[in-house]
Amino acid sequence: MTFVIADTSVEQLLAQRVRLPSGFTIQLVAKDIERARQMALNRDESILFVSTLRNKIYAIPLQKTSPNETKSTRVETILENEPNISTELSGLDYDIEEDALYVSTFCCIYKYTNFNNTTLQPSQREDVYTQFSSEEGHGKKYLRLTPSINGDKHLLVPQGVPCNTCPTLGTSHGKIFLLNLRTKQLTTIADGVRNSVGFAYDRNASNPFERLFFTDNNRDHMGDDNPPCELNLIENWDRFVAQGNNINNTPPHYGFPYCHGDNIPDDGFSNPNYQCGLDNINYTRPYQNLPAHSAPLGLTVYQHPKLNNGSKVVLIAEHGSWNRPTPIGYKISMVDISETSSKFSSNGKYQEFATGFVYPDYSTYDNVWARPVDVLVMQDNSILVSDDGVGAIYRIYYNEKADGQIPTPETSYQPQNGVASFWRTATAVLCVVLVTLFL
Ligand SMILES: [Ca+2]
Repeated sequence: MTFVIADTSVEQLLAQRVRLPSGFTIQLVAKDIERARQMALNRDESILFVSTLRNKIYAIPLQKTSPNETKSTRVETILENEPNISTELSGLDYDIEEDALYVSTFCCIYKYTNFNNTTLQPSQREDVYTQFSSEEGHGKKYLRLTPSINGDKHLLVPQGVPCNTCPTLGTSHGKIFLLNLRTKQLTTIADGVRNSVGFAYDRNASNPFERLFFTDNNRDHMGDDNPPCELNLIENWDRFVAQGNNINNTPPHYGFPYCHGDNIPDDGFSNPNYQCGLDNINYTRPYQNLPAHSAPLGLTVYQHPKLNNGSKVVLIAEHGSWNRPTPIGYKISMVDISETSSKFSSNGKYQEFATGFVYPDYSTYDNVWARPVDVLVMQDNSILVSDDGVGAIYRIYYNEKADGQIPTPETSYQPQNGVASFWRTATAVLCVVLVTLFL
């Protein structure tokens, strides 16, 4: 779905629709970024790199325009129709130490360097890894660079399953890998994962390898409310590289395709090694169940003194459902990850952070106007949000002066040019033309 909204209405929609915890405000940073997806910043946060669903990578210069606001004056397409790259550009991350941009396609990962100061385009490309499956189903690869492990840089790379549901044992699918950027060796750190489109570790923790959180989008056609999507946890996630993949550190299995959520058997596949319905289930359950079909994508670890009593949370971009009769998701949710929080799903740990990316009548897809994809924390502790519905980047920040103010009540603002409205109008016009021709 792509939503066509008049430029002037984006800021109006943000102000009228989006609801945030008291004191937090949302602003438009950049627009006209068709199908904006994953984001990464350079060292001084003067350039934001954005991947898309349009086989393009954008570079967006950022500048502070007021004490609180950061905006872009232009959007540069830096990669498009790349020579000798046959599949779509999809994920990215930026190495601030080497000034290098890593970009993924279905099969491959490339490293770009030597950026032109004016056009912002890189002039050098290097093949980093070219051996991933070229399957396009759930084959897009969100990327995240890790801190050094044993002196080597690594990329976190997912390999989703090429199906709604299918067995993956003995295949390279349904996994999350660490790719050693020096040796090009792949290490599996998670198995039984259907389709992860986001990872986050705590960059400010004394040990960033203590906890890695990742989202998983669960299967379709088992009901509107089943199975849940998932926020999952891998603890001490450098241990697989540190010790090698031996019997003592087999990567944890997260259930797919046999068990979903907290103990829900699949309706088509079973395996005695990953049984559901037992008291002692033998796969790794979610850190937190998320609403079925909510499509959790990018996430980030976040901490702010005015949020969740100052305790750490994970913020999750819920892209929103596509085949559920009543839409669900289309928000940024948050999950408490403080030390006292349960390792497994519990009531009260999951809350809303940013809502309103749908119109008040939340019953049809006509009422959706935006779709959050990725979230990224800036050095000033504000949060960037990419949206592939409008094609825009937003920034959420805390404004002490706004704290305690009562939000403006929602008005009866109506969808203007949602894609469904467009097709309804186009169909009506076509009918009139046909009737005119044949009468
Ligand atoms: Ca699972």
